[in-house]
Amino acid sequence: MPENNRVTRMLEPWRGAPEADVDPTDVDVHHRRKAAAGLEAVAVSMNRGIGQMGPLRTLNTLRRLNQTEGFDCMGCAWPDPDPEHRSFAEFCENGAKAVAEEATKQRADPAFFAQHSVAELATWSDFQLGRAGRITEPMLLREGGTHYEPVSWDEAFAVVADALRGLDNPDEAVFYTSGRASNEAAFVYQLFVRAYGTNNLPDCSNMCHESTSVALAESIGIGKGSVSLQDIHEAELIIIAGQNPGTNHPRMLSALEKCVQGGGRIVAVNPLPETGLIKFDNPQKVKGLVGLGTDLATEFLPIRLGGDLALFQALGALLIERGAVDHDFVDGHTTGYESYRAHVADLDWDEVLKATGLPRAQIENLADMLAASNKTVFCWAMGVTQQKHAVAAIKEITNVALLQGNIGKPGAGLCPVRGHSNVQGDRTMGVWEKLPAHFSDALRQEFGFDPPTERGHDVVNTIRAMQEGKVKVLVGLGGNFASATPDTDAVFEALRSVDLGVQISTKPNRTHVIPGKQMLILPCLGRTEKDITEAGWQGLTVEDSMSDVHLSVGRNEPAGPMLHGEPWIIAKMAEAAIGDRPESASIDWAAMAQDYRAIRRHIANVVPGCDAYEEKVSRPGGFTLPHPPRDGRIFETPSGKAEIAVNPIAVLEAPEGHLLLQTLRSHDQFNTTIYGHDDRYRGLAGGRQVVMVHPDDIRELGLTDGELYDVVSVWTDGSERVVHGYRVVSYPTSRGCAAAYYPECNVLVPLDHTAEGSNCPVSKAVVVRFAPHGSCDAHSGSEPSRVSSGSDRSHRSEVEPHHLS
Ligand SMILES: Nc1nc2c(c(=O)[nH]1)N[C@H]1C(S)=C(S)[C@@H](COP(=O)(O)OP(=O)(O)OC[C@H]3O[C@@H](n4cnc5c(=O)[nH]c(N)nc54)[C@H](O)[C@@H]3O)O[C@H]1N2
Ligand SMILES: Nc1nc2c(c(=O)[nH]1)N[C@H]1C(S)=C(S)[C@@H](COP(=O)(O)OP(=O)(O)OC[C@H]3O[C@@H](n4cnc5c(=O)[nH]c(N)nc54)[C@H](O)[C@@H]3O)O[C@H]1N2
Ligand code: SF4
Ligand SMILES: [Mo]
Repeated sequence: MPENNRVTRMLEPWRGAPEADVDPTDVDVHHRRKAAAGLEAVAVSMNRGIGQMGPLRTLNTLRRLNQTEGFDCMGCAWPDPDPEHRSFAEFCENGAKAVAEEATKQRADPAFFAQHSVAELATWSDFQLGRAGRITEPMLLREGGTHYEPVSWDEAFAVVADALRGLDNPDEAVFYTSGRASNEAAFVYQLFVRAYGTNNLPDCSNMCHESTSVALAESIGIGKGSVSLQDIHEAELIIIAGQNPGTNHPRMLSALEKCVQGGGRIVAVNPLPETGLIKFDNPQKVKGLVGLGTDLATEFLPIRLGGDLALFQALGALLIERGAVDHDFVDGHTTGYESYRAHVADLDWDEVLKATGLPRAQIENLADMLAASNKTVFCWAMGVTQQKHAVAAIKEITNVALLQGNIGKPGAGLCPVRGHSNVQGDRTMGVWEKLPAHFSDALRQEFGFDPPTERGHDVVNTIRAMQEGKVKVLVGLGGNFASATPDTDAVFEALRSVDLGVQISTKPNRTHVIPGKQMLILPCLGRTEKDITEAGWQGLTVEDSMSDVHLSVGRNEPAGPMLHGEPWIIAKMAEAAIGDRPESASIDWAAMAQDYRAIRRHIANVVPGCDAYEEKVSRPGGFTLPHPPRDGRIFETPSGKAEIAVNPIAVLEAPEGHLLLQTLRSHDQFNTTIYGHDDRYRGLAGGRQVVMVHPDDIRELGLTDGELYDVVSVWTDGSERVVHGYRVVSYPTSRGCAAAYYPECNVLVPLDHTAEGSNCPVSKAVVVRFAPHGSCDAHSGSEPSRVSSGSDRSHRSEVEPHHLS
């Protein structure tokens, strides 16, 4: 399909199922892009904006994005520069897309829901559902109903209250959170849930950086990264493992560019040569507009999936061998060095080379670079966290940092790059299925009730509990539980078992169309919009990946007159459900719904590091939360020191005839929200049903480049999961590895395939084989649109050869 057609159609308003004629298997293969961003990124931002918001709204909205007086980008969690270093356009292409998605003029109003039954909407793709636009009124799908019907807020809250009051045990309700919720929303939410009597607070972190939180808490005493933006600028060396910043944290490239211009070097560790890591055309500078970008990564280590644990252990061994250990730091601030040294002295290089797929010389070279660097930053994201041995791998990254004292000094540190814009803040505010004792005590003191002590369900255990019929009510503060979770078929079946689903959402998504007995949608304001309550214009606060907390104020007119902010919705829901219970005796839900400053006063009293919260967030640029290792090399572990941990090396191998498959993001999506069908930097366009495979593996497995296959995942218990009609394209990924898109391929991730120690689904290493398309009728239960058997129309015969550099 010619590019122009697609773009034009995207700009057209529509009322039926949009783009119903897109064949997701009809993928164009172009050349991979050599540089990220540049003029094209500016053009795409403006196009998307104007297409969804119109020209005036686009200009007015984008100019407030990430400005001190404006709203925080709802895209990723990358921090903003200091107020004095912000440019006029402090955003990226994908931030602009996220904004356009929220500030769209399309409306999924009651007329829309009257026109399309839930059964019909269930056949729409994620892309089509998102295009429906903003939900404007509370909508209820009654038991036995075919369509969502509008209800008043009072009726909506009464439905939730009745359901929650009717449960035998508060643990029969589960309250999910996605990382876009503000600190205020998150704080009131966890307060409500705990006052109601459960710690069932799973969140998207459980599927994201949970492995990081677990590993860092054990190693350095706090589950957060230790660097600031300034450290990135000043580093001599930055290692980026398992992350694709060009797509997922685009403004990180500006920070990396600064580092390179100051003489720093960047190393990418990734099975894929991701465009943004290789070269960057800064769209905010003239030379970026004319395509004279900066070369970023000087070294690229094409690692095998799951190989990071072995790589970093080998690096640690080589640093010791080279005498490149900061003994003052190690003696003064760490424990475990001697056992670690003994362990890595016996390093089995055969295993390292098998696990990483890298030549030894390349690992030695990186060790030399580390040894030569006085200031190293270690960045990582989903390629590292969503692995079976992720917790151990992150401890190995930490070990390497600790050996050289690369923590708590300028230009150095640990930098897990968070996903959702406020995912870190939600945890800080207490959204966690584990309730720490100090937080529990603070809640008791502030609100006078005894919080539950039992650990709640994380995401995977929520699904298991649903399967056992133990979840009656599932509430979602944002997010898209149905699409984001692994093992789609099992999840859909599980979701259908609940009595009541409640989703606080901005736009329709898969979760709304996989209902249990009853399903309620509570529509909320987004970050771009004015939130005006009886007490006036409300601001919200958020925390980025580097622990900076600041205010965000929306200024656009709300998408509809009935919409309210998330804190209002949650506080009202709480009032209706438990307002008359003894636990609420000292909680003024109404005051918090009316004036978010009341919530911030409680945050100041309960959340560590948040004293004088109102005053501190009101400063331009806000404030930075304390981080003891960063601030003073203080490690709040049981030993009072940073722990250098010993881990056995794991080698992931797929059986003969199989590959390891990772599921990842394209350049045109935000998690389960699909903006479009192209993956520009990877040179793939027009469809998402593709699997990227190394050309030698294509040959060895007897596959044909450009053909459609059914992809079958095989799990240790003998069970198989299938997606149908995926086009194999030759792509420079590591040998033995393949890549396909999330969320479509979540079907293939077995529920029990989780990381040791964090229970994070292993979305980045699933064992798969390929079967001729159509040979697997093993029904994969999912909605037809999710796993559509690739249509037989337009079988492209002339797929261009894919170039490998
Ligand atoms: N535009 C946009 N921005 C986003 C998001 C989005 O969907 N769209 N999502 C947000 C969220 S919630 C998150 S968590 C982040 C995600 O940000 P990323 O972690 O960058 O997301 P993924 O697309 O999952 O990419 C994983 C990267 O790790 C590599 N990788 C996979 N397995 C391995 C491995 O075993 N070892 C190594 N070294 N590398 C590996 C992959 O090739 C890929 O480059 O982005 C956030 N920002
Ligand atoms: N196979 C596989 N699975 C994965 C991953 C992977 O890489 N591979 N990544 C995992 C990761 S890192 C994450 S973080 C999760 C993401 O899981 P989720 O956070 O659950 O999913 P999202 O797609 O980010 O949620 C999008 C929905 O949020 C709602 N929304 C958008 N803005 C707002 C708002 O302002 N307020 C409210 N209330 N709702 C809003 C919209 O209705 C939208 O449909 O998925 C995980 N699942
Ligand atoms: S880098 Fe992330 S937070 Fe910054 S503008 Fe882009 S999407 Fe938004
Ligand atoms: Mo994430």
